Amino acid sequence: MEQLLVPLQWFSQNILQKPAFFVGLLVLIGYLLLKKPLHDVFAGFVKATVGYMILNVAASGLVVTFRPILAALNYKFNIGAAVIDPYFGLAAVNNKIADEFPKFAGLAASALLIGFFVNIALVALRKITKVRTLFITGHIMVQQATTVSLMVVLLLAGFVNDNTGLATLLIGLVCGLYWAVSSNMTVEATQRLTGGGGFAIGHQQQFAIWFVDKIAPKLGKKEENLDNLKLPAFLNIFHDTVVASATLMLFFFGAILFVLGPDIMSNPEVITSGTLYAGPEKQAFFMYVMEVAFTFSVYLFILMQGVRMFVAELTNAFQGISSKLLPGSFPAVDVAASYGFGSSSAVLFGFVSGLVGQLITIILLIVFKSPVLIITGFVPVFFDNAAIAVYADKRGGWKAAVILSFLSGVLQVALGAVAVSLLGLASYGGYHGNIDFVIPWLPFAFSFKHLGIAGYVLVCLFLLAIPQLQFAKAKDKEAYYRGEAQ
Ligand code: ASC
Repeated sequence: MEQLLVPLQWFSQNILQKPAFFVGLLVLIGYLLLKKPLHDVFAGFVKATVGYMILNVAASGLVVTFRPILAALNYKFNIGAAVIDPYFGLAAVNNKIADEFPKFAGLAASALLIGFFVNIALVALRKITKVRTLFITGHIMVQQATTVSLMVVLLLAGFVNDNTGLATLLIGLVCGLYWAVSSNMTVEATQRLTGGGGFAIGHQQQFAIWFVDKIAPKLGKKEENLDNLKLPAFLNIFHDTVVASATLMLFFFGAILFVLGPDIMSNPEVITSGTLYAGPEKQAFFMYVMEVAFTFSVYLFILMQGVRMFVAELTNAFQGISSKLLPGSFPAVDVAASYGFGSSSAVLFGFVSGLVGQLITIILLIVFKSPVLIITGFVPVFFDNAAIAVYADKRGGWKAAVILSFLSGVLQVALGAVAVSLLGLASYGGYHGNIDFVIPWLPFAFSFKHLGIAGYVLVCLFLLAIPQLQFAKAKDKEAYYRGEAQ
């Protein structure tokens, strides 16, 4: 058993939890299976790995730059509350488990491996399970397995009864089912968006993407999409991503930064990451604000570059894997991979209307004296709502994009507050917050709480039934397996 565990742990720590290398390895294997010359195999490995690392630089740059602004808001208005952001959620859950359930600390890593193998098995048995997608976004799998650990350990405590092996199995199984099934739900929508790009989404908004793809056409016309929006001539400059994002951020964060003021922005105890304001002797505050706002466009630009690099390699190489190793499978990757395929302004529209939805709901929580207060976290408000707008715009134009990302912002905060109180995370300061971690995970958690192990079994059966329903609804069964939008 030991001998088996050591290489598995090594694989999990060095590859699975470092998605850049995992994607690189998949490309390497894919190209070898396609019998490409070795120098091409090497080049593909490098481009995919480096592309993913570029994406990581950009994603963490966005987070590091904008998180302190949220922290500063918290400081200035003295609102102590849970931040809805997967990194805050991760820390909060780990701290809670360490304090209250020390026996169960650190289960997530082994559960993650179990979940990954469950996903492989479901794809291998796809004729029966109807699952076509392999979830390969390791850093997301870590966050999700951690949040689900708390749901299992806390809400199924009576059944788990101090048995760590059983808990690991329960966490791994339900995570693996969710990874396989939720990413499988994004195949058609993503193929439609990307014109047969050959990948699916394995991130934190798969249920939302499925829903958006279905509902958006009812909310607006796809011809009236953001690219076709007839803007007055001077507004045409906003069809350029850099101009649009830089201007919007100048407006949005500019207003917020001016409210916060130079004193807070130069206080190293509040601004612990990103750019600290050096003070009026060194830089005018207005120029500082512009610099911070423009930094956003810099990272957005880098992000798209990295995504293009690795998606191009991965889609080619995965043909090797899907034809030889796991026939008919699609890789399910980071949601940022979808951004390059939509209208260039959809990402920003989604972010802004999601943020407005979140802020209005936060004000309502304050007005109605909710016992749990929520603070906007950057990752969900940006990455979820941007994706929702990209998919919605494709199917239902700008109206659908604005309505659905606004709605998502409202749900992230309102149901995030319910999740925080259900899981007792208020004093730990954070919750996962991504849209899938309110729907479907909040109802899942409630069913664990109220029905115990029966609730857990129901959740598993519900997940298993989804791809069956998708398949039953598909008119052309062969096209279902090829992942064609019908
Ligand atoms: C997340 C998360 C990130 C980002 C990144 C987007 O949910 O944890 O680091 O989104 O994956 O590219």
